[in-house]
Amino acid sequence: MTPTNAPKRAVYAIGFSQSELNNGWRVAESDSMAAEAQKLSKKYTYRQTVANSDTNKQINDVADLIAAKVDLIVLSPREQDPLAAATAKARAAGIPVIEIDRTTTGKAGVDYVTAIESNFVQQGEKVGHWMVTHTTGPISYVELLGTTGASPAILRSKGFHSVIDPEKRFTSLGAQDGDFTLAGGKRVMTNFITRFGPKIDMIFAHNDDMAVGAYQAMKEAGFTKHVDIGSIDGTKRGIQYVADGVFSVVVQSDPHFGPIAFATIANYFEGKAIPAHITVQDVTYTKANAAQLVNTGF
Ligand code: GYE
Repeated sequence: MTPTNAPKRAVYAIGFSQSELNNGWRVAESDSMAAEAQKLSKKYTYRQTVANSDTNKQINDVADLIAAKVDLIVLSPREQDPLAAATAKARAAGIPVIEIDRTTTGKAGVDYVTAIESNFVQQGEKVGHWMVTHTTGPISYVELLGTTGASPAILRSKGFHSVIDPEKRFTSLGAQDGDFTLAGGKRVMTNFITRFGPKIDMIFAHNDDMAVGAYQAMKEAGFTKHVDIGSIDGTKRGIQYVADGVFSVVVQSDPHFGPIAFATIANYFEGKAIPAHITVQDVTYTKANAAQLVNTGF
């Protein structure tokens, strides 16, 4: 879209609605946003709200930012459906919304300015592809799902299954929501171990923190069998685990949105055309490159 009627001000008020700060990824993202805002503090005032994993709180947080008459809202929606109405309210109040790292249902470039995010389907496909090409024989697996209703959880699953499901040697034992947290991953994996024990050959976790939780659950259960673990994010610990052979593959989901978000905000207020989708480029960590790339993690 090309912004029309963008206000001209010496200093713009920006509000960032963050869903939660209960995993390493979200902390890295918030730090990146705050650091960039600080760098550009002559041009922007910046405030962040944190919804503490409560979708209703996030709806209220967006309402508060609208009431405070910020000039632009950056939104990372915990769930894609419930936050669509909040986005529409901002739009109705004449406040542009830029969605980063997750999106609401609706159309980027129409219902909100732009979606700045990774290609989540491709992330899931990459994990699936690694598993297909690096394993042989029958494989039974469990899936640790991200937050129910969150766009990355939905799309990572979709990408993964588009690769795995046609391969008849793979059997799903179960899939459960671990809410993208270490504790959630550990809880779900403990349950899977009780139910399936050594039948489990492979784990697909929608993020590194859940994969780490799953690994801890396996260690505590005295699980000694080698299990292929694939996950997404690229935490330092996740990449180190790939280098050490604990995890098989980690696909990056870069959380450093500060520079790209504020560059897009600047373009918006300058009236420049903004693409509906801005795609973050991610690398894949495997045994071949992980040791050299640990420091690209967060
Ligand atoms: O993978 C996960 C976080 O929306 C891309 O959300 C993000 C995901 C990320 O909680 O760790």
